[in-house]
Amino acid sequence: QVNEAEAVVFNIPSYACQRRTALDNHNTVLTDALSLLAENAELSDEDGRGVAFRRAAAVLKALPEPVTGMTQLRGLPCLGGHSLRVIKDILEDGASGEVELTKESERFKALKVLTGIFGVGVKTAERWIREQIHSLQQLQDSGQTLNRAQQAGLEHYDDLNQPVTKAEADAIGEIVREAVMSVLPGAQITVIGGFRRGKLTGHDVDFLVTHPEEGREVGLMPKVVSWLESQGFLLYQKTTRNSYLESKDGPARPASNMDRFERCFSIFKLPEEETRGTKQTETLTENTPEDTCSLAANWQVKGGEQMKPAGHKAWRAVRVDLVVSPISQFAFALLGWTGSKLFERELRRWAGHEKAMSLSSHALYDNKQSRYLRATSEEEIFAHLGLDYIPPSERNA
Ligand code: 8DG
Ligand code: MN
Ligand code: MN
Repeated sequence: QVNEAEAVVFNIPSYACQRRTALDNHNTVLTDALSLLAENAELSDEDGRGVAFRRAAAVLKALPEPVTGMTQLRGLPCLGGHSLRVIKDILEDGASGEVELTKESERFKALKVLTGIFGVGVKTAERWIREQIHSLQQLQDSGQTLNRAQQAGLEHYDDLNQPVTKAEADAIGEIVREAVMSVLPGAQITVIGGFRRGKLTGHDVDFLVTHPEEGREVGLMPKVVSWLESQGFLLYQKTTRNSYLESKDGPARPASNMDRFERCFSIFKLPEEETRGTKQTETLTENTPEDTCSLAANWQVKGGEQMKPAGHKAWRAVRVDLVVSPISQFAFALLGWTGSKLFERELRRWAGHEKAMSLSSHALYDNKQSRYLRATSEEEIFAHLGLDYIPPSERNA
């Protein structure tokens, strides 16, 4: 045990947007435990508690080395009594009773499975649980009416719950690029979300599209979606027009009806050949040398060389989010959609509480000066907010 005099004491600022959080987390056991409690709180309509656990986990993610004793936590922000108790249990006993009980609870397990279906939120999952539906099988047998999103979510459940790899994200990026370029040459496509932060896997792939000439992006989303649909790349899509309105005076004044901020939640059908050269495909080839081919009755030869098990689908479903923003709002959209979710929340809290400003994915408003602050880069927005610039790879709070 480290004695008190020797213990390293860390100095960490309290807002996540004031500090750098890289992906190399030295306290995964502790942060996994706190994240699980956060998730359980969020699934139980206790958002306040959820945020408290998320903030506590984020502080531990920012530490330069593993925590070995409670004395090291002295003076750290955002660690409430409840989080400290969980940390203490893990450091002293190797596990937290509360975390283990939560993990094993039927309610938590059912909520995880059901909200794991794309299109199913906490409210729907709770209603189903009240009707004794705890599993996918029970849901299917119940004859519950599912909306289009939920039907697609259930149909592609396994694919959508398997993490998306970087190689798959790159392959999707190529398809999105081809789609956008064929309907609006000159448009710009940027990866946002977790992959922009350097994550190696994600639950989806997120893209932001803009055009250097203001206004040229109007009406882009339906055209991109049509192109993707015509090429057979979409298993599901829902395009929503954002209610955000803009005028010449400032992005929040509804002087014009022009709606310029659109997003599309989709499920892509990614052909396996698009990610060829990845480990997955290599393994498949290695395990099936040509001379064993005829012996395996459930394998078929395709195109003379390539072999696949009969009935093996040659594609996989991947969640993809597309956002279109006018160039005048691009920096705000980029900052707002890069995440992490906690980093975004902390940026808005910092803006409101410390600077009397309102930050959104469209604009930054200064309440004291009663005006919008323009920005063409993320760096400028951090500067307006009086914060040191934090690059995407260090926004993994
Ligand atoms: P993951 O997919 O790898 O699991 O992580 P992620 O990429 O960080 O999460 P995400 O759920 O794909 O969300 C990406 C970012 O987009 C995140 O910062 C939150 C933000 N975001 C939404 N929905 C909305 C929204 O409706 N409006 C705005 N402005 N931002 C949103 O997810
Ligand atoms: Mn994402
Ligand atoms: Mn997303």
